[in-house]
Amino acid sequence: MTTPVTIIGSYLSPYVRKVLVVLQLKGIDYRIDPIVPFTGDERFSAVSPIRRVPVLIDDRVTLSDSTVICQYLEDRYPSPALYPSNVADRARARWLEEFADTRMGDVIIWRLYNEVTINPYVWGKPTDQALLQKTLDEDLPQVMDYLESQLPAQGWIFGELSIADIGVAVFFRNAGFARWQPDVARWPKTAALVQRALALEAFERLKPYEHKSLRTPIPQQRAALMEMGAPLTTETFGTAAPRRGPMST
Ligand SMILES: N[C@@H](CCC(=O)N[C@@H](CS)C(=O)NCC(=O)O)C(=O)O
Repeated sequence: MTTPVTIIGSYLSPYVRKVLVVLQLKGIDYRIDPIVPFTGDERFSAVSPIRRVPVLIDDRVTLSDSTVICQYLEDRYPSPALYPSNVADRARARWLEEFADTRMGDVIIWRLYNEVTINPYVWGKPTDQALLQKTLDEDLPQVMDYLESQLPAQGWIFGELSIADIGVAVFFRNAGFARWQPDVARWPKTAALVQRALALEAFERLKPYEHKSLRTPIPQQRAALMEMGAPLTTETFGTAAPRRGPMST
């Protein structure tokens, strides 16, 4: 391919991170427009009808869902394979990715990360302490107990690294941004798998950009990332004023 793939979406989104890790593992060149979805302009609404990130644009398609994007990348660039070859394992890998996207997204992004970071810093809304406490005491342990029942003590979930390991691990970066780490004694298998995954070079190389995004006010993020040499697009779909998307509460 001559033209690099374009990815729209902030380095802080777990769904964007999933796609960037897959691109990296498959050796696919990309440029990123690291916008927070709330700041997307009208052209963003056209490429992402529910105003969510990530969006992938390449020479063939425009897609706006991380699962659909990763499956497309696997179909178009099959090597290295990131979905198990066994049909039942492949289905289970998709289920674990779906569990992560839906339930971990709900608990870790829409409650934990939202309450600790997005509400106060994007919308100027104070943290809902009761909701945060319930998330920490009930919802997160429930998610962790389920993962612990599904994950192996050693190695990757399906032998080789797959979309299931990646899809689960990406959410723990955001949990960490909200200052939550899994209890290793209570959930040893999950904690170990996440540690193994996040230590991969494909995850490691994103960390400086994540840290910079976390510490930089939204309007200055693009310039700050450019200064560090992030592989940015030349144009942006971002604007100054944030607004909620149609599915955002
Ligand atoms: N199912 C989607 C979820 C993407 C998603 O929820 N992204 C968040 C950022 S972490 C977003 O764009 N939120 C903005 C909104 O919902 O208005 C995917 O897998 O890509």
